Amino acid sequence: MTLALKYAIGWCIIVLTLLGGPPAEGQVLINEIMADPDSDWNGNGIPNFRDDEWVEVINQGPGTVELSLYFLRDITGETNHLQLNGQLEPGQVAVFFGSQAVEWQQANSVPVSGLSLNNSGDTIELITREGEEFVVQDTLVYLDHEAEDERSSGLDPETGQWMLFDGLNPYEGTQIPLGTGCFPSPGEANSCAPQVPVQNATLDEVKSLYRKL
Ligand SMILES: [Ca+2]
Ligand SMILES: [Ca+2]
Ligand SMILES: [Ca+2]
Ligand SMILES: [Ca+2]
Repeated sequence: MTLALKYAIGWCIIVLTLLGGPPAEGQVLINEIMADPDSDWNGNGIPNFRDDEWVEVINQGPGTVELSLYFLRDITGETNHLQLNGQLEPGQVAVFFGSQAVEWQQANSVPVSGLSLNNSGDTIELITREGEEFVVQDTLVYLDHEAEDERSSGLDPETGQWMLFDGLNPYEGTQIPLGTGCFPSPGEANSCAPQVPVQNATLDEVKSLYRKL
């Protein structure tokens, strides 16, 4: 290969990189969800079954991602529940609450249902829009026992498996994912490191570890 050809190929790669393109599939994933909140997770002082639901996403790709390219919906409807917003650096997570979905729905004149995370189990899709088409980037199916008071479930960063964060409402059944005693972590990397001894922790103490509102 001539030197000139090498330079030409190199410049092509640089130009293509700078131009960017649609988000790579699998770059942003659903990282953790709470479908059945029983307290005030969004920090507005009012516990609400709809507004305090939340979905956390993670950027597992190598580059910064523009989250406004992404939408959340559940499998039952054609209507998107929320357009995400903000930018996400590699490895970072972002959490979106039901109350944000309500605001987005009101602003866009679509049915107001929040994130609509069914407490008996549901399927959530993270999608992008390419022209008039919606492309599913990630799909999460969760079960009835994951959607119980104050339980979240999410990706285990060590194994890549889906796990239950039931430290606030222990699950002793045998369905997968099994109980772990780990705590929900909206807006923070998923972890099972002990934060506060369970027997001494109040709910507010546990939440204060994560909340940045
Ligand atoms: Ca719910
Ligand atoms: Ca609330
Ligand atoms: Ca349930
Ligand atoms: Ca988390």
